[in-house]
Amino acid sequence: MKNKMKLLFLLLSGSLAMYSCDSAEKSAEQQEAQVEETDTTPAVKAPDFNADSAYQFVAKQVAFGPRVPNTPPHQATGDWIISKLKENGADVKVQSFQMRAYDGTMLNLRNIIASYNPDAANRVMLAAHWDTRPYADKDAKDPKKPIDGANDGGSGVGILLEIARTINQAQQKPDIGVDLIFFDGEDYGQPDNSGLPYKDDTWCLGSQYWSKNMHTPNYKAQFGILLDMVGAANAKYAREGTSMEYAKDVVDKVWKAGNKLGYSDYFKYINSPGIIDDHHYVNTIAGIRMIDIIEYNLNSADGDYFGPYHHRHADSMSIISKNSLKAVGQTVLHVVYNE
Ligand code: AHN
Ligand code: ZN
Repeated sequence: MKNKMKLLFLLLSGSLAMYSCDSAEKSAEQQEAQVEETDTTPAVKAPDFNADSAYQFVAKQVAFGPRVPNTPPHQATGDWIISKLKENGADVKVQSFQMRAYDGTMLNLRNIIASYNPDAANRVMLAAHWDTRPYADKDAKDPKKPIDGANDGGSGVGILLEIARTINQAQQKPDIGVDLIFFDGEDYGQPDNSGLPYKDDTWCLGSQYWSKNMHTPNYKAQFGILLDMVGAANAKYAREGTSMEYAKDVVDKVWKAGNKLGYSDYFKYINSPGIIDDHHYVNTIAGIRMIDIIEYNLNSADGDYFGPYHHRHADSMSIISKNSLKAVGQTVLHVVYNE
């Protein structure tokens, strides 16, 4: 899989470089056309997404400590997420399971599923991972210590919890059913320098488990949106390759909403190579079409796909921006309320 990713990078980076000027021009036109098109049909107004509250939810997770499986902060954070969701009127299901990590460690994991309007046939699934990486393996300093994961893990969960609070408080509820899925064990994947032979499928353990054991038999959703690293200041979201391959229409819908709402600095009409994240397993195993909103590093000097904080100690509250949380949270709420 890693080789596949590298190959994709090579193939796509060449072609991207070649038509980047052209595509930048086109994207502006494209954006305008799409905004006009949407404006002819009045959108259902979604409630306001409160970024201050979402920020507090991120800070709270970080305050528990790194959410590394088999540790007390991980247990406590999972319990807290469950209680918040119940407090906000969701129908909550918890999947507890064990899975072996790449290094042989048996991990005690929990996927948490919170449903609104559980009987509706028409559903949208929103997801994020709530565990954090056990090490800062890309950091020169203290690479063996766990990271705060304010953005990598914390931001997506913060937005989902705020969406739960918003739906619960709102007079007007979405017409559709909404499932918020908090995947565990996403970030325990094999490090590049582990010294062990490369193994496939060591990341995204919770979504792999869920995709093979869905929380309700024959679960179906119209589509899904995964939030991963959605809180860093000045984040850019590109149209990620796996999302485009399986659910281009959903990417179009979400990007159109983001641009219409004024978040064109975030939702860029740029393509980025496909990656393996939780949505990969949801698409390929569960057969539910899911996109990933994930920060893409447009200015990467070393060719790293992700931001400079990724799997480093810099992934702390100091990089989290309320504006970024707002851009994604409001956009996703808008999509949910217009289904
Ligand atoms: C890979 O690096 C193969 N996928 C990225 C998944 C990830 C890690 N998201 C956050 N941390
Ligand atoms: Zn990570």
